[in-house]
Amino acid sequence: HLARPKTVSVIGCPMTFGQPFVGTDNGPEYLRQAGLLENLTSIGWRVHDLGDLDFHVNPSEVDLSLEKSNAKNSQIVGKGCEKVANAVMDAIKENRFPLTLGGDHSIGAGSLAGILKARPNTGVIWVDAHADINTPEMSESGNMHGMPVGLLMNGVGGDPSKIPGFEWLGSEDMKDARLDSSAIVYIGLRDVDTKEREVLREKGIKTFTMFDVDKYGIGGVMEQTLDYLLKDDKDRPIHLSYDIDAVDPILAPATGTAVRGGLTYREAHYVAEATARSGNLASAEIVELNPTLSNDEGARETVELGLGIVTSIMGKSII
Ligand code: HAR
Ligand code: MN
Ligand code: MN
Ligand code: MN
Repeated sequence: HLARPKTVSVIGCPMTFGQPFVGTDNGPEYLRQAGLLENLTSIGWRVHDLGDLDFHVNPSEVDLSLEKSNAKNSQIVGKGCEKVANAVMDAIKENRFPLTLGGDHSIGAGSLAGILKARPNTGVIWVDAHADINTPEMSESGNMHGMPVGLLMNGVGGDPSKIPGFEWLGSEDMKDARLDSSAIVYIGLRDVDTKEREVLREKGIKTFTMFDVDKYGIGGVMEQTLDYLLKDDKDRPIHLSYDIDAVDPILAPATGTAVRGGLTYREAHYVAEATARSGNLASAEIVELNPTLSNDEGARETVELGLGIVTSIMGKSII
């Protein structure tokens, strides 16, 4: 008999408070307008679109005396991440593939928490120009989109549930939803802060910087990435967090923290295709598209590229 098509939960996460620019909150809307849902249907998914999560926080709920900390807008970001985590956990309970659309990368803390709660043995592939492994104590900017990995990783920084807005991470249910330093692989790094570099080295975290992409080729990088994550468990679920700023800014100019020397068009797709082909991919997110930070052509190219990458992540193959 015919296999029932798999179902994807599309979770719009229009978060913009993890970084300084307005416009990242339009990412989900632009991806939908460009044809995301149709693309997913055309490659065989049943689509359950949750629309966009509501990250609005009533001003009376924000204790302004706390906003001087080095975790900017943490109450809005933290409460938003709780919603992301819940949406991701609900999707997994319903046996659906969670696909989160940013928004800035601070939502990654919510996705990671939800995924690690639902599937603690998950391996993570973090595709990014940046390591996003800061903590409020370490960060030079205080921007929380530079912190999602640092907040969730065991042994990095203090207890994240002490950060205003992130209290939910300390509940009996969520206190064990943390990432081991051996459970993540980075691809595309080229802008890492001094303190982040210390953490990456001390913890022996697996990284493929742009130097390594040049050295091994993207085929070699993906082979080593999957070998590393799947060596002890061939059925391990993989979560892919894809920051569009991993791609070279010539191709993806509409993003908040562009860094030259990124992935080419094919390298960017190859990462998505190889992860999809592994058969282990169980959740994914794409973040940091900001169509307002470029001219119209740059915005269109960035959204088209993001759409192409998501479609590849979700299993589109060339033939
Ligand atoms: N490392 C810098 C900081 O923490 C820049 C972080 C930029 N982050 C993103 N996400 N765009 O990857 O402020
Ligand atoms: Mn990022
Ligand atoms: Mn980045
Ligand atoms: Mn931590």
